[in-house]
Amino acid sequence: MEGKRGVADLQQEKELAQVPMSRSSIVQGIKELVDGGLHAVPPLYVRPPDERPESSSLLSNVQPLPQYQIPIVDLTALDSTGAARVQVMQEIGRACEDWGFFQVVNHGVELAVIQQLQEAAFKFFDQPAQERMRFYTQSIGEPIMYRTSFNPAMENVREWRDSLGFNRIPGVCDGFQDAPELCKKEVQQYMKGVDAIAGKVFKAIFESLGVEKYLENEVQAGTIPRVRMSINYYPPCPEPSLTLGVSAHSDVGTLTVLHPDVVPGLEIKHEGTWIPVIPTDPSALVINVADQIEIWTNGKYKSIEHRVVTNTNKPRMSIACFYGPSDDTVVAPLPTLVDESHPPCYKPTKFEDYLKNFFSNKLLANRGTLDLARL
Ligand SMILES: O=C(O)CCC(=O)C(=O)O
Repeated sequence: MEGKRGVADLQQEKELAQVPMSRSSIVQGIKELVDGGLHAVPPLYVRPPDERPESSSLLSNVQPLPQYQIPIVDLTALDSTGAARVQVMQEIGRACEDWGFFQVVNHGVELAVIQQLQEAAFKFFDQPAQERMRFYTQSIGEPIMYRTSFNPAMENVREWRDSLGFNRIPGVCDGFQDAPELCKKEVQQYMKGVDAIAGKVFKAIFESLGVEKYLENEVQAGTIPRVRMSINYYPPCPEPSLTLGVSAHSDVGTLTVLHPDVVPGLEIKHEGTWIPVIPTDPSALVINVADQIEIWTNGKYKSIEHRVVTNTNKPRMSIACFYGPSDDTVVAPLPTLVDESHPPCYKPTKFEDYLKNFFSNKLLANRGTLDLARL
């Protein structure tokens, strides 16, 4: 959509381009710019050619071929015992090994709970800027975080998203308790449901490898309680071929549970190709293996690179819940997954160091954060 730029737009773009990006203290959200009437992507958001989405990525109504769809796992039997449970557990294991990403259905979180959170979050983003800015912070350790892009202080190019986030760090803070009234009940309700799913799936992942004996000590210590929820708001974009909602990265924690929205945007890199993730229904959730599981499993289960493309028509809202271990957890390949033919690929790394490295950078492509632990 190439439109005429008005004088005000040009002035705004000129001003934005002159903001000393790396050190600007006041960060204007992308929603503000779009609401002001944008006809072109401001220079600050234009990706270098090799990072731009391919034109095929932007045909959001195209259904990927069946061989290019992430596996769908029905979680119904995960609460049972016996053969049906074993089958689900094995399906999860296969999905983690072959794809690193899978959709889950019949997971126990009602569609109404998801929709209530989406509605409440849209209300948050629709408020006047000064209301949203009450929660604005660049620091990632705050209980409640309203942010734009990922880390503007370190980015040459910004990402086309604003976000509202909540941290629950046991013994440190619980942003869900202090959430803004207009979405407090909704975030708490949703989080309760997603916590239950994450706990079950996390256990199944380790059972599928026969390493559940490590769950209690090395792995489970602090693994499920720590979470960061990020409600990502991607406004429509006048030129989706020039920018990205989220640039390529892998997730740093243990696993991520995502509500991807029915508006497409998420893409994962599978066998060298960017593939769109198309949810099967409005309540489907997407789960992915993150870096710490890749390290524990010595690379057997992969933390896959993913990104978000934008579209011209509709705002998109995804809800990502990033789980992680406690800061002092030292993550290393589990002993039973290391032998002569599988030498360790990663060195023991304290999660606190891993996290600091991730958040003090821009998002790193090619699974670059894993370099910190790679041998
Ligand atoms: O919006 C999405 O689908 C994914 C978001 C994401 O990758 C992130 O927040 O790190």
